[in-house]
Amino acid sequence: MIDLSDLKAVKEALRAQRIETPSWAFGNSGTRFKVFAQRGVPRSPEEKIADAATVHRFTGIAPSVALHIPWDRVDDYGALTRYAKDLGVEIGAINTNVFQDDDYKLGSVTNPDPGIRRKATDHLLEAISIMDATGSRDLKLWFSDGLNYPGQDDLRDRQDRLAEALREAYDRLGDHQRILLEYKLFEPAFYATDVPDWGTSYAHCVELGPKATVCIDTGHHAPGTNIEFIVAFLLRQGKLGAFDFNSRFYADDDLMAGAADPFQLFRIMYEIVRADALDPSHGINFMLDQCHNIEAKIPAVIRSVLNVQEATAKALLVDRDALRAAQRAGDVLGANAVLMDAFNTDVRPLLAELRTEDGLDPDPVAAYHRSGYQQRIEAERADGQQAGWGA
Ligand code: LRH
Ligand code: MN
Ligand code: MN
Repeated sequence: MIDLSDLKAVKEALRAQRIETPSWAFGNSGTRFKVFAQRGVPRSPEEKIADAATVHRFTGIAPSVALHIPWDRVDDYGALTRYAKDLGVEIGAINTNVFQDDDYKLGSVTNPDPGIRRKATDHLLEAISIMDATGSRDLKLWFSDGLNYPGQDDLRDRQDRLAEALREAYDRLGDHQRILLEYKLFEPAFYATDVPDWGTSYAHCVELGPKATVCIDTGHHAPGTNIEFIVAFLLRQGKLGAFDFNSRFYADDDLMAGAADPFQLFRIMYEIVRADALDPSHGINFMLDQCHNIEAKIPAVIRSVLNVQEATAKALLVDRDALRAAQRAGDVLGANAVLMDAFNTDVRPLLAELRTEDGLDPDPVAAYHRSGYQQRIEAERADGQQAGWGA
């Protein structure tokens, strides 16, 4: 059993933790079968930011919100940034969207048509201009580009076109800005995806230079993939830039982080702790990438933040000296027991204590329900259902 009495260092590490929420988690979303509209959802980017600020108010560790362009397009990004700041949050990663336009049927930056490639690359450049206005560091790129049939296009030419567009975006980055290149095994393309895995993303990032790093979306792998190995490998190479946390029951479901496999989340966070990469100064952006189709959105985002926090607390509890000693001694079962001991520790009392010490409610979900915020937005946003993902 782990002694939970003197945990100053663990608490300090947890206090420094930052989790970024996605603006699109607050809007209506669904599957390709049905979008179930909810009452009180945001009608504008401002209202999404207000909801993100509410998540931060109750959790204390979610002080930034990622935007998705064009879903969050506004005329004045400086004003939007000030609006966010007044509510106590910052604008985080800018996500590009080169997948929702008829022109992109055969791809965006890898499209065989140079005119469409130009349009897609211009969107990436526009996103960097938005980052200039918001002060964002991260440009998150995900390409839906791919093929449905063998022979549909030339696999290798598409890599060349991708590299060309990435280079143009990379060269436009300011000193403090960087690219996060996300990968995804399949969907919407089913035969081949142009950035299907971490290896492809990593290779392009290496080619680009130090301001390009990999984004791991936990939902974007084949069943059974050992994601913590990818985390460990990329950390060792200095090429892990960010996470898109969500669950993955059968494929990319975008449901709450830690819902499908809390043990996997713990194993991932252990590799982060093992590399001393939890602190924001290390530069990893721990984002959620989620949609809440049937459940209430704000409590679902709060729950997700808490799930990541719980996994992190357990990872911080791993007795690393004992683990290393067991590993060096070749004690297979002993080493495994050290890890499992931490995972099996109930950290909820510890986290409740931490929140109370920091002036937060020990139970953020309950506090949200008591706060009246949900009733207020349902009354104020009676006509609203700003579209987000899948809407
Ligand atoms: C693609 C993805 C990517 C998008 C987001 C809405 O599946 O993970 O990050 O930008 O979903
Ligand atoms: Mn993602
Ligand atoms: Mn996804």
